[in-house]
Amino acid sequence: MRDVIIWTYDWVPKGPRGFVRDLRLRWACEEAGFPYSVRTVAFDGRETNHLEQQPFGQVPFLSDGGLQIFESGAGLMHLARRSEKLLPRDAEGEAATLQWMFAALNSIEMVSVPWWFLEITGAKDNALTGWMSNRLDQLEKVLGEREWLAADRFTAADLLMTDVLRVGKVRAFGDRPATEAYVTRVTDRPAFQKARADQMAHFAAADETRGTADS
Ligand SMILES: N[C@@H](CCC(=O)N[C@@H](CS)C(=O)NCC(=O)O)C(=O)O
Repeated sequence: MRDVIIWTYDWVPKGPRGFVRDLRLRWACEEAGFPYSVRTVAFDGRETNHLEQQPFGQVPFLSDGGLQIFESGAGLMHLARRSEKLLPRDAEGEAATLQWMFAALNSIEMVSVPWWFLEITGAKDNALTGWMSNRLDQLEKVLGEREWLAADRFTAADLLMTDVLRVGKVRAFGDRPATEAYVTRVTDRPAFQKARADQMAHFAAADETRGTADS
């Protein structure tokens, strides 16, 4: 099988390391046992330097043979469709997995990212707190009743949901034991640990060539 190529930045400041969304694709490849390599676009000038590959100047994007795909969710779905480990083959399991992948992005991350942004920029009253709290409480109820989101086993839905939930401020917001146990369980997976360590090493190595270990 040909190598998938995961594209990320050549360097990022320390803050986002371990959370840059190329990790979703690295993690999926690790879970599926797909060979992959990582290539980079420059962080400096990102607003304009790779718009043909990612129209918003962001990462990640994925190359697979002649295909090029941006949006981490689309890249993950592409990989998941090639691995039964990530996406069950039976219609029910597949539908449940896709449904929860979209829920991770469009019902949880859709709230959590703007909420997080208001938190880190020091908004006095974060107007999204009620909405955020409600969504996480609803998810807590679901996770209190089952170990995995779909198909009674780990799928790409758990990968994506966990990646959304593991963000420090999101994880520390409120007391939701089932969600915390879920995030711990899923991030304990060797494939996640390897993907995260590899991303950290990638950006640490870039400090050397960039000649700075700042910010
Ligand atoms: N919806 C996009 C979001 C991508 C995204 O936010 N990427 C971040 C890194 S994790 C980025 O490139 N940030 C730099 C920027 O927006 O300038 C996806 O899931 O791929």
